[in-house]
Amino acid sequence: MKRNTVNLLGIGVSLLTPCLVFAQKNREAKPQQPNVIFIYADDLGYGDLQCYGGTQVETPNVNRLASNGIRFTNAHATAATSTPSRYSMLTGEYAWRKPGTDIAAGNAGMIIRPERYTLADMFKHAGYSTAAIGKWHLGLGDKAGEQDWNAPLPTALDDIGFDYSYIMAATADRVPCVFIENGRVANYDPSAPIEVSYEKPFPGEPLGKDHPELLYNLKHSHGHDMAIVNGIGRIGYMKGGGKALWKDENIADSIITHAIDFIKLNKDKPFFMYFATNDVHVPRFPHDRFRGKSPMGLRGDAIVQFDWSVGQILATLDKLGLTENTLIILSSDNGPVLDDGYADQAEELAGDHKPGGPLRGGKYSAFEAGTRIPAIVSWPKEVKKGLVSDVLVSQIDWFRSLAEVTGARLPKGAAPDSYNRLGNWLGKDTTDRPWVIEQASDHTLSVRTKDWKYIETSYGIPLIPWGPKIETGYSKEPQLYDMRKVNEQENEALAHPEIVYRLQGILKDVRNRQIKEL
Ligand code: NG6
Ligand code: CA
Repeated sequence: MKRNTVNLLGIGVSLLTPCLVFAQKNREAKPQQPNVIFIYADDLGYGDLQCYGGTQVETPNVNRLASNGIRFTNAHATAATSTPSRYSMLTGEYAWRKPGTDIAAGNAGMIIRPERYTLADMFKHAGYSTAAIGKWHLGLGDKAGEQDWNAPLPTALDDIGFDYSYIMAATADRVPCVFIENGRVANYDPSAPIEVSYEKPFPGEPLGKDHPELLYNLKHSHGHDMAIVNGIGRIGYMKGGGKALWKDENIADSIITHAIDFIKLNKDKPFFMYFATNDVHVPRFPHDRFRGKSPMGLRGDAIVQFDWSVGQILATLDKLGLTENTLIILSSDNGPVLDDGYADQAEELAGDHKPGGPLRGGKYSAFEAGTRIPAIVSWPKEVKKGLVSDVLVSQIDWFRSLAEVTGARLPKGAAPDSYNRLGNWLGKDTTDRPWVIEQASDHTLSVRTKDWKYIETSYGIPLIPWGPKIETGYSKEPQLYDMRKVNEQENEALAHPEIVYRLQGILKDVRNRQIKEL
């Protein structure tokens, strides 16, 4: 329409015409960039959601998201615990390449250094407003243990591409138990200065191990017997905090409120929001209104609370008319665990519920339930509704696949392990990734192809030694499983040495950065 008008304007302005036409074409060539939201659950297993076969818990909002997009049945997190999984996803580099990326303490220094080009940098440079809301667990400040929590932190998320952040430094079971907003403690209470240590207790502060009577909200089953905050024992020592201390039952409400505010504020321009829930990590302590909503006790109720959070985001997008052009990826950082250190009866009340579905192992483990996770993608404008895909995909590829969506050009060396597999993620290409790499909690690596899985030899013991009853998948023998049989029961390494050899070769090439293309 506009082009016609320009053409009709006659000789006087015709010199300008090519320029205007070019600008117009340019605008047409670049479709309106979608908003991108990651809904990243914590320890949510392959079998935990109703749309993945969970029968003991209702997750209507996640079901709705899945029926509006694609549900992946062969999607993989990069690692079986939080910090390495998140590190890999946000940098596009395997965490096992980078020392210091294991489960972080609450006073770890920033693990992703400011000079690293992150997924958030990519969005920001593509013109997006960016935010991280919820669980962080990738360190803050310059140096481990040296943060002054009473002042702005010298390095925080704005140094790695997030315009806005409202986060928990680590996990809810680790001190400091306060939210950090844009690099400083939210609701800071000057009458209760904050001190944090992972080495020694603060004189006069009661500890969970000595004062079980003060653990009025939740008792520990293993570990988690140091500082007491909100009647719950934690990992690490802490003093002060006053009115800034979180109440576990309000965490989901706090983070969703900030997420909704961020969406509203940015409704007129493209935004990227990394929304990382505390659910369903321990301590599981959902709000009263979710109590008893599942037959599985606190863990099931935390899944219901997670589903509610998803519903809040969907409703906000609907209300603002943003649903059509918002790309949502819902997934989890690693597989499930029942007893992860609190007496919340997760094991006793699980009944028939299988948090890892048919898969063997769980959080921490080299077996499949450690890293095969739920993954749902919805983008009504571009993605067909109601698809279920068994294409082999990995979270490591979100970085370059989304760079394709935004049209961003990445600097040299950025996201070295990430590949553009956008076609897979949008349901347009069903070619499997040739392999994915999975990292167990002791750094044992596995190579998974569509049909086979090789677990490298490891000297770890067969069961997690510190409490959770989970098989590690570690063995001094090389292991090879036929994944068409799903549950990794029969080691076929001796029967198929040529396949073992081929998968070992892939692992060696990936380790030595010999893979150029997929
Ligand atoms: C373990 C904790 C566990 C959980 C995990 C990290 C103990 C005994 N266990 O060390 O409760 O916090 O670390 O989980 O302290 S993750 O999902 O953040 O990786
Ligand atoms: Ca986790």
